[in-house]
Amino acid sequence: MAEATHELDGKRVLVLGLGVSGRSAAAYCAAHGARVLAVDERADAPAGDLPAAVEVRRGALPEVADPADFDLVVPSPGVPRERYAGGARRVWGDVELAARALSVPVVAVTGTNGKSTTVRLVEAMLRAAGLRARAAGNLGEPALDLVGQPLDVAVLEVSSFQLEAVESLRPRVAVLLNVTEDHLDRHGSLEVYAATKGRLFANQQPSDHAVVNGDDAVALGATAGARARRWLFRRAAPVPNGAWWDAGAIVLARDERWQRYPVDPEPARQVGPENLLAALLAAHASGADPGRALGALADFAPLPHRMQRVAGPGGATWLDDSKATNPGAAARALTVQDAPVIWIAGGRDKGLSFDALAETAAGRVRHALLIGEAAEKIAAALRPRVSTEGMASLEAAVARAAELAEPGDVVLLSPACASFDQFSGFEERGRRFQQAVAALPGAEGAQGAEEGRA
Ligand code: UMA
Repeated sequence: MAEATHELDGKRVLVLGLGVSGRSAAAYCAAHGARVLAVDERADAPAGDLPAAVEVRRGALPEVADPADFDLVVPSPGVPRERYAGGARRVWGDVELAARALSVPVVAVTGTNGKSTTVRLVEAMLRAAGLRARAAGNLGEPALDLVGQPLDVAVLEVSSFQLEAVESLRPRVAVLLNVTEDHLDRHGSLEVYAATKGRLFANQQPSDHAVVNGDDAVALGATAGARARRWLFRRAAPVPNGAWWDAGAIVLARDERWQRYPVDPEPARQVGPENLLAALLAAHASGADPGRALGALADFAPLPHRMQRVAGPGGATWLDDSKATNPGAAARALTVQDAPVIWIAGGRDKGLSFDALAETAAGRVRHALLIGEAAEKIAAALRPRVSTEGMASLEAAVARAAELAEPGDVVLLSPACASFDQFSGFEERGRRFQQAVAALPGAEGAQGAEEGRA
């Protein structure tokens, strides 16, 4: 019997961007019979190992290609809509292409902060419960890598950029962790940003599941019209269908019947208590037994630069949370500390307000060491309730923190800003922090930073 023709067969496809996502999409479309042109604005963008059938051009639209000449435009997440939307007949990002091809249920996670950790937790929990699961998407492995894999569940991290280019994506379980100010340069306003996150739920049906942060009014608003069965997670308040924390245990409620699951506080703090609730609900809604799913915590290694413990001197706890690139992420990091914090923050200001973060910092932060372009703006928000000091570099801030830290204190790098004023990215910023801490006199791990949990 002849194989059915693939929907891309013979189609003219324009792929925008030759990064991780664009190269994956171009190769996939070519492999399924499309005639592919891949375009990148950068003159030196490497085509990598693209198949020969993919034509590559470098330069800007519309000079190098007119989207109107193509059946399908596949934009990379980093390409804003206005670059192509005017003329494009159909727009599917790589997540949409993956969603169309995947034959297994999808758990999809979005939110401003905590996406990668939650996605990795869901993956680990599903595996602990005996299901074949694999994660991909915004966390770095392209979503299309999951297509054709022997899986029971596909777990996708989906960014707001990717959600601009989905059409039929219908997750069996969709998760919205939180919505706080970020990426406003791209989306224009918090309302548009939140509505873009809400697209994850648009195609869901009553037999699907929506896992939403019940303490986050913006997240609740963005999912108000969702048809899926709703599971709320809340820090400390009961819900009829969902999960919350109560005296060191997660309480999971289903149709007003509930069960307690005691959880070790340290891993919960490291992965983020709300991320853990969301992951457990997503795993449970995907068919995993909650008790077995929680077993995954025992050997779950936190992702690098997210509340990662670093061996340092002085009996203090040193934490690298370089991934906190917006105020909401830093607020979360401060909230889970139960000791006085010496806080290192600052970097490139993304035009966001630090006022709510200052509220969170007051009473928790003993001293703030501020670096980078945003130092003065953050200091102005913190004064007079938090004592502040401007620092010339991250290394100088680490040295000053070592002078100030008392046994039992937490020294926290959680910058609330982008890193690009001083570093190539949050990874380099985190590495430099870890190196500076390890080089301090008396640092336990003078040979280097610890991997994973201390
Ligand atoms: N480019 C153009 N025109 C443009 C913009 C970019 O030609 O207008 C070209 C660039 O020259 C470059 C390529 O596009 O060669 C880069 O494309 P990209 O920025 O979309 O990056 P990718 O390498 O394809 O990575 C993307 C995601 N990047 C972004 O969302 C900016 C990665 O998320 C994701 O891991 C990857 O796809 C696989 O899914 C990164 C990210 O920062 C980690 N995400 C944001 C976040 O987490 O906050 C949303």
